[in-house]
Amino acid sequence: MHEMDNPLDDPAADPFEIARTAAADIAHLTGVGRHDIALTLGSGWGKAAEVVGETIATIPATEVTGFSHPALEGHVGTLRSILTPSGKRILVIGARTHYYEGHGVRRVVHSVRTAAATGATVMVLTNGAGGVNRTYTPGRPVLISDHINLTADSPLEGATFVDLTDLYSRRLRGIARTVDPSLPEGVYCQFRGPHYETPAEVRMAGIIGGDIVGMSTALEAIAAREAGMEVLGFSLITNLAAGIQETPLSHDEVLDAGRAAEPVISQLLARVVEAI
Ligand code: 8IG
Repeated sequence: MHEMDNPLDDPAADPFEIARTAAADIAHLTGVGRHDIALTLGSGWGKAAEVVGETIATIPATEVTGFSHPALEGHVGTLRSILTPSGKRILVIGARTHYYEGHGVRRVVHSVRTAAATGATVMVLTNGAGGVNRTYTPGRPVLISDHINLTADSPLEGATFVDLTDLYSRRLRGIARTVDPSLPEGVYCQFRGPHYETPAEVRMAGIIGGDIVGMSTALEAIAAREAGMEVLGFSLITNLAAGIQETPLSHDEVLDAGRAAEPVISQLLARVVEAI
């Protein structure tokens, strides 16, 4: 497929300025000038947007500066402006660019920087992921308490030293647990992908302190913190990681588990967003 020119691919360009342009595009295309909370919907979480509130506008991500075409089925390439019952403005990002697509980390975190430029002060990141922790079962949502970034990359450029001590906000996790006290917490390991892990890599992830393995979120969370946002993260365990489950991993299995869990996690997300 022919790749369109993307301004983020110019090394001399300022990614924050491109994010401000993207935020102006969103304001223009949705008619909503500012958003309070941004919500990235990963595998399995796609239906949540309908439950969070009233959709004011839906726009193709490709009409917004710097956004790429989605690479994957189950990832909706749209941006939506939602109004919640209590009057919060939510920017729903259904167009995640993954690190494994190979377009560089600027493109991966562009949606996060754009969300910050729309005014959002909270970034909610969701994903579908593999469970390493043996107490997890497919279909279970897990609150991300911390991450281990195994990409050996960073969205920060130059000598930008950002503190990540409370990256996945204790305050926001507390709010999530008031909505669902049974929510377990876990440490998310971001692997590069797109292959799933070997059983040995999954054992390693467990030994170094990981509970969840996935291919997104950590780099986005870092960029969100750099932009001054508070971060909340959820993983939907769609499969047990390789070697934890006996059968080979398949993308169909991932999609099935997502569909089955959809009503429950959509309600969860709607209630958490309204409680923030
Ligand atoms: I869904 O088992 C989903 N995404 N790295 N490993 C990794 N990413 C995933 C997995 C998994 N399941």
